[in-house]
Amino acid sequence: MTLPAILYDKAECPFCWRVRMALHRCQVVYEKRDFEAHELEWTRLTPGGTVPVLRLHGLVMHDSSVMLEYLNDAFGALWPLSPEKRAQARTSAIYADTSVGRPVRDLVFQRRDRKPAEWDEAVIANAMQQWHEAMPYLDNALGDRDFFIEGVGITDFILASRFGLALAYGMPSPRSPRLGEWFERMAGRPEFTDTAPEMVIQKLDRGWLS
Ligand SMILES: N[C@@H](CCC(=O)N[C@@H](CS)C(=O)NCC(=O)O)C(=O)O
Repeated sequence: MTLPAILYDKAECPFCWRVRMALHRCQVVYEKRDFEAHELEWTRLTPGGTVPVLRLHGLVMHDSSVMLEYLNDAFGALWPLSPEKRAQARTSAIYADTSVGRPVRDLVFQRRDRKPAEWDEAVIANAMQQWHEAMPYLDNALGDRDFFIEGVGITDFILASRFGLALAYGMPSPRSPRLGEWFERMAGRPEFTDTAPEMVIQKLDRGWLS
């Protein structure tokens, strides 16, 4: 008997969120378990003590990139088929995760669960500058396409999780109309809206999109 699929999850973790988007897209039925509420079983499954952890098809995976690769291998269509396009999509995904991920993480760590008086404004200003500096590369990588991967794929999920948290924590709008429109398209998709953390959903109505 196959065990039910379980995702040990933290709502605002960008690594968890991209996996939730991919599971949604692959129409995998799974149970989402908050990692803190299931700490004992979660701890047993993750040597590094991180989320997400995914139990699926008799496997236990504890790194989001392995999960995304597996979902692509098992269900297809999350990466482009052509080796050249796949290499480009992977390059953009790594860039998005580092060059956008770092400043967004710095901003979130300053503002989450802290009063404004406790924020280090120099760290925030630096994060905002790095955020703006990351955009031209991604704007160019997207070009005139609707999504980074035709039909939406892993690069889109990775960047959308970073953009969603950026919006929720007050990062300025990206100075790239094409990336702004890309995010608007992503934020209209069920993979995004059905899996987004509550805080992101609240900001969608009055964020960069309005
Ligand atoms: N390489 C891991 C990184 C996951 C990760 O860093 N998750 C964070 C939450 S966003 C975490 O669990 N950090 C440990 C902690 O919060 O104690 C992956 O892609 O799954």
